[in-house]
Amino acid sequence: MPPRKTPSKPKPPPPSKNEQLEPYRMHQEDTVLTTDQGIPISETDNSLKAGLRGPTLLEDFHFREKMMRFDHERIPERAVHARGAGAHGYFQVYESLERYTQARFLTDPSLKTPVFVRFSTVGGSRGSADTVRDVRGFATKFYTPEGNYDLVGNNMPVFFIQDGIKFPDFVHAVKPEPHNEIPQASSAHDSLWDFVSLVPETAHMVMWLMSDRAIPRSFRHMEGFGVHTYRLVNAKGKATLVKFHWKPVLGTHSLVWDEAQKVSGKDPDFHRRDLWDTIESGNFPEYELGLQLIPEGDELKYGFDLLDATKLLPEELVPVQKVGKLVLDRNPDNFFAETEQVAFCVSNVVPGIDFTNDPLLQARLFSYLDTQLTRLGGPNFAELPINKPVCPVNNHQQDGFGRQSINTSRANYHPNSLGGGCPMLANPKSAFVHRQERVEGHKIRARSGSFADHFSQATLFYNSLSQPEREHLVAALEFELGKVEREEIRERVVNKVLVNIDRDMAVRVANAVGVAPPKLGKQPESKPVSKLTASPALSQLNTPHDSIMTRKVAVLVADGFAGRELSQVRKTLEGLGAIVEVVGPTLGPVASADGGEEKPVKTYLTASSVLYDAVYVPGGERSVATLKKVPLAVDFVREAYVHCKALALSGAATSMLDAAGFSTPMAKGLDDALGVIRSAKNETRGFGQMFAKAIAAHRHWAREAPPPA
Ligand code: HDE
Repeated sequence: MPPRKTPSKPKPPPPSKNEQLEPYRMHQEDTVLTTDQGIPISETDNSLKAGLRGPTLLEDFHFREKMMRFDHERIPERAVHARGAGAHGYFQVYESLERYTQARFLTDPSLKTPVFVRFSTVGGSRGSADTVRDVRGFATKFYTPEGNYDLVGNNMPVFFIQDGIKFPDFVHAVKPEPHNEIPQASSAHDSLWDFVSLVPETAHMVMWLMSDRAIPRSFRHMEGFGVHTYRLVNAKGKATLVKFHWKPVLGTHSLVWDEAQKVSGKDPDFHRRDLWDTIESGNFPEYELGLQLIPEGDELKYGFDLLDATKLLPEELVPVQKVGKLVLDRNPDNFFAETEQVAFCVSNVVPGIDFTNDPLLQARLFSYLDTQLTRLGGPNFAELPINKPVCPVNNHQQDGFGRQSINTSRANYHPNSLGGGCPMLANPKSAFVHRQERVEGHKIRARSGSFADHFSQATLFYNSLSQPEREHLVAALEFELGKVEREEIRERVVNKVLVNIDRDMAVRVANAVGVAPPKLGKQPESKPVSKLTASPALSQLNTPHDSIMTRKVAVLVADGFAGRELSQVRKTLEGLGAIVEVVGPTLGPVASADGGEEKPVKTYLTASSVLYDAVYVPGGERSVATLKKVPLAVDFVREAYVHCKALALSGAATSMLDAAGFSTPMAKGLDDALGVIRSAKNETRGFGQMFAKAIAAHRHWAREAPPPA
């Protein structure tokens, strides 16, 4: 029987993702304990035994069920991106993009599309620290009325390799080494750098990995990139090439390396906690979706191949148009059920978005669906509540481990007459139809010549960084290669990779890691990228630095601190959105010099400068005299200074800098030198405002040692 025509009766709007999840939530208030079969249980602390001191009986079904469930709690962690944190939210497009795409979530400005976002590190296992040097994943599942669309991106716009067939090699090289499973969540080891030294296409991404981008301040302060070139397709079938970007509203900011390493110990959950806390406090993280739109046919116009994922398209050549906003406004209820079980898949696309022939993308189209089978234990993972589309799902897929849906039709095949031909084929106008593309060629296992230049964009990135960012990158190379045991690998990285990017950088690294510097006269292989020698948009210093929203400020106090001053400064900072935490000797009340008191939320022992964006020590002779005697308190100021953070010191507290080992001359009234705001008297007008400005600048790099002449 021929399929019937698609029914035309209007469909009810899909439920919100939150509504859809509700029936699955277990609310356990006012309930009694039961087995999985619902049998009430009145004792769960003693197993059923033959006699008080006798063996446990097989008959104890409650014990066996409880233990069986516990024994099988773990599922395989993700092969990469195992460590992550997720949040719910929504996406809304500013204006219809129907000129470019038919995707509903990009054409209907009234639509708030629910999303679930998972941020991750790549190399570390599930329990590894958040602030390691690594790429960050930025994966977004849009639950659109036309099915799920997953934009599975990273916080860097390029990748290590050009063809997905090399992914297993790369991942083996970067993960802990196979013989001893060391080091955890670190690229500073022989096998990664061996790979880099032998595979020059890694050069550009390695520059990003060595840059400050690899140690973000938080998930809220990093950009996201789709990396590959995709296609948007409008209702008339016209395609436009596109590169996806996420731009964080708070700007792109990083930690410093020494700080990042210390945070790994002080608070391994630093980024996860930050995301959770800011959402709980109502400060919802926001990002704008940006598009670079390129006419089809221009794949090679810019001097490199847009199908090559080791290349970015400089914003100076094609501007990023901001087209919509992503807001993360709800924490998950259960980490495992949502963040762990969410299954992103690059091949989840909706009508209006299509792929290109990027060979890295093509491999990903296979890998994600495939890996979920093992990780989530069978083919029914799309039915897990977090993965379930909000629109209806109808097909003849059936059975398999963990099947939830109960198909009621006798007809489980297509075409059928028993089920009236249902589910019927959708109208091609609203269905996903792969865009027709003429493809012709010989079967060939080779790389296109248009992918051959591995260094020009690595140099472009290096040249685009500000001086302090460049210094950090060189220091990172010195650190990472300094950890490589085999000299020939260090030597190869310098002479086969780095010298082709920047000769002076290669010489500096060579000297630092004890290998022969490149021969005099050896010049980089790079050439300008479409006449550009730098792309200012790539420097984090050129992203917003105008807000102290959610920045964390520690206030160090002891008995006798200047209370009124603290209230005044706190009011200013909190008024601008900062989070102010008082840190004292104990959690008990601390008395101010003017008769008030403060209850610290942390102590010198439980807090640490590295967990804050800025430090403030109010005046008060007695308070400061005590603080100077406590090494942990002095360290607070010392580390904040070394990590280039904003510091505010007033009255007696101005001497804290000397106590920390940094004597700098001070002006009489209000003094702002290198982001250290000092006031000889207790709080003077403008002190709090000046401090806020210094915090908004993020870091004061001029405090760092100048580069060698
Ligand atoms: Fe992935 N990647 N990847 N990747 N990737 C996975 O999928 C893979 C690549 C990215 O929060 C895995 O479900 C191949 C680029 C993110 O759950 C796996 C290749 C980009 C996440 C996989 C790449 C990414 C993954 C592991 C090269 C940025 C975490 C578990 C051809 C555009 C998603 C899983 C989450 C996860 C394969 C390269 C981003 C093994 C084969 C490029 C954000 O399937």
